[in-house]
Amino acid sequence: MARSSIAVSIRSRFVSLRRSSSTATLVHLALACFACGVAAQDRPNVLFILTDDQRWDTVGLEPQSVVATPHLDRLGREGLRFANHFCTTSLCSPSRASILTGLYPHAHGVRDNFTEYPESLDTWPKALQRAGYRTAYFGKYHMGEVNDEVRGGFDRFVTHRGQGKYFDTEFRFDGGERRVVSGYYTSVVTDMAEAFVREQADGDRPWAMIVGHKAPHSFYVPEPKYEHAFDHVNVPYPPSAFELDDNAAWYRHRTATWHGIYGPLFDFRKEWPDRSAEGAEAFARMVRSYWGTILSVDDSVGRLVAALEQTGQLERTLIIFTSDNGLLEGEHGMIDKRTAHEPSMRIPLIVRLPQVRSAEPTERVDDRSAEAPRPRVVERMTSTVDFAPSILEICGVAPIDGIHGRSWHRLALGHDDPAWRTSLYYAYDYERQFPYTPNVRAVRTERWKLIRYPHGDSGPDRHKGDLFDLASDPEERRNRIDDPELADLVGELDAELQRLQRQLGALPDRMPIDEGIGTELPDASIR
Ligand SMILES: [Ca+2]
Repeated sequence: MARSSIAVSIRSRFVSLRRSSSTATLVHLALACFACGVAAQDRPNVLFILTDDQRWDTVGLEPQSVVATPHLDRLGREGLRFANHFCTTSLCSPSRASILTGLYPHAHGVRDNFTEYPESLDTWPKALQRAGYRTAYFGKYHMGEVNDEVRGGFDRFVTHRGQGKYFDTEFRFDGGERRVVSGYYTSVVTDMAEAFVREQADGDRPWAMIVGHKAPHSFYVPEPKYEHAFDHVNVPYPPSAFELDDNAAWYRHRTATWHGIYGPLFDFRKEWPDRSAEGAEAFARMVRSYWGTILSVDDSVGRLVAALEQTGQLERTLIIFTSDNGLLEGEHGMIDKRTAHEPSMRIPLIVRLPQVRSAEPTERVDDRSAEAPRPRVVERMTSTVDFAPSILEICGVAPIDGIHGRSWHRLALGHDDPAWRTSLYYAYDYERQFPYTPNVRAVRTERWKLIRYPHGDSGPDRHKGDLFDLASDPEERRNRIDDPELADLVGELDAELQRLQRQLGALPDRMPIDEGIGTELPDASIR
């Protein structure tokens, strides 16, 4: 239902209530509903699909995607795609906490993968639950490495400890029994989510569900039917892997580590470091397997949308598809994430608004022809901290006070917002458990990106920073920071970085001491 028609229906409901009832109580009730925007029974459901480590360019609507995702493309054609969507921190737990609450990690406190989400903090699922929603979480939660207890804000909560496995993961059901569910993770979680969708069809309350996929997180194991789906695709190291002369030395040191292209590549290479041309085949196998896991995610999207359609719930459900962070696949000699480079911080975001369409649905979901309607695209820079305010606004529920994010609902409806952010702050803290990335503090504008690598002792940086011109160099292949003609610009971007930190309450800027790039493998239990 479009916003205007929601408003009309609320107004008429209010008027009829006022006429038919002589009691002030009912009028007050109606006023309360009007104040929060939407009557409870008119609130849309929320299906939030969260993948893990999915790159922005692995959804079919992105022209360069090698991965075909017809079901997801359909959502984008009937809804919209955000072309410049970013995480505030390219790391699972900090990003997931930002998605739930609308805060940067320095404020919510989950600054690494081993910290619990503080239950005292509010989240959009908690706010929806208070507003009468039935709420559910199925799948990978990944805040608190060994905790599979029920978390606040969820009526149903099925998860597991740690990363889970692609096959036969042991799930914990609503804080009760733990049971291995045999089968492929993506399908198993989809079974749970689909059952929930069907159970709610005749319910009298709106619902909100997060589906937390393991895919496409390492160690990549595609479903058997997709094991060879990309065997025909040549996957060389990207050119930027060999252009490290103008970057700080830690780039080169990283190449031979757990997070570098010459390292073990998770488990795809048995002997390393391997700088040989033949060694690139292990890299190619890794990337193909990563892509393969995404095909199953797309099947899952198709199943859930079909269940919504079959139960008559599709048009009153807000669907959001996104990931917690991106992933480097060889760019700058790196695999994994954590840095502020585009493949790491940029993530997919596809949204289908309830009863709002940018185009008529296509007849066949696998139609990728030129005639297929183009999705509406939001170009403004959005971020993981914007989910909480956006979802609550679309659901007509009061916002959470004091958060960093902003609602993109207006942007999603096709309006521009001249006051929208034109610069975005990015932060990552050095991890002793994964010592392959320095501290990172960055600012990204629509054209430029400045990345600083502070040591953590408040002294001068010991690593050279990066300056990329995203307009002429979207692959960030040329570090311009030493260009004398850009010295003033660097000064302005440094000032903008500090302005954002002040605005976000990130000063004083506390971070770990950078102990350098390590060559040791991470502990096997946390890989
Ligand atoms: Ca992740």
